[in-house]
Amino acid sequence: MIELFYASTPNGKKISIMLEETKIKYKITLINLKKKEQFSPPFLKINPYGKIPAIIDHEKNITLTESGAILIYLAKKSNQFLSKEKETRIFEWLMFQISNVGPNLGQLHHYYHFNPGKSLYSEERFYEAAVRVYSALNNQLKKNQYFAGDEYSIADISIFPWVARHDWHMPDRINLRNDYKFLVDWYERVSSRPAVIKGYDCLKEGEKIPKI
Ligand SMILES: N[C@@H](CCC(=O)N[C@@H](CS)C(=O)NCC(=O)O)C(=O)O
Repeated sequence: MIELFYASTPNGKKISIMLEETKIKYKITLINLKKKEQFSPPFLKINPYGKIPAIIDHEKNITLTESGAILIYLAKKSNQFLSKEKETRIFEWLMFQISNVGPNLGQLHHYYHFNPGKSLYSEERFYEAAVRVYSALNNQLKKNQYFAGDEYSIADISIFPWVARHDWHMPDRINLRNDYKFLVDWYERVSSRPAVIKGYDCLKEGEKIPKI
């Protein structure tokens, strides 16, 4: 049994989707970020940096933080979505997600979606960063159905919940359907997977994957 410390954010959803895809048994412990529960002493024992997601594998008595490390751990535990022959490319796109997709789109959420008008410089800076991210993703998908080739992997699982927040990424200036067609095809392909639909709504609140 895996215990997932979760909030309904892109980083949280990466892991709930992975758990549904691998069919590993899990339970969710909610961390309410608005109430600052990530800084509660019991949670800081699990992640001293105070961020979700984190897991405890109760069978092995292992606590793990950082979504990339958790995805690799669950892929190895289940022997799925991290094929040996594609491993190098999967790691490349997983690292790209962790270092570029998440941090840049996450900043755009803060400046454009949650605090518009407070820093036009930052809105512009992260708009440009988002365009760069979307262009790189779209270009990679010109060659392949999935980020690391013709097989769905943890690279796709890590990127998907960020693209799912596309309506927070200046939709008046970033038109995915017109300008990022390969990414849209990939998004629709991944959106239709039953485990992705289930993992996206892991709290069973009827949360639907946003359509482009
Ligand atoms: N590098 C971390 C980032 C995790 C992260 O940024 N989590 C956010 C939610 S998406 C969080 O816990 N935010 C609360 C805070 O920063 O206090 C990972 O990939 O797991």
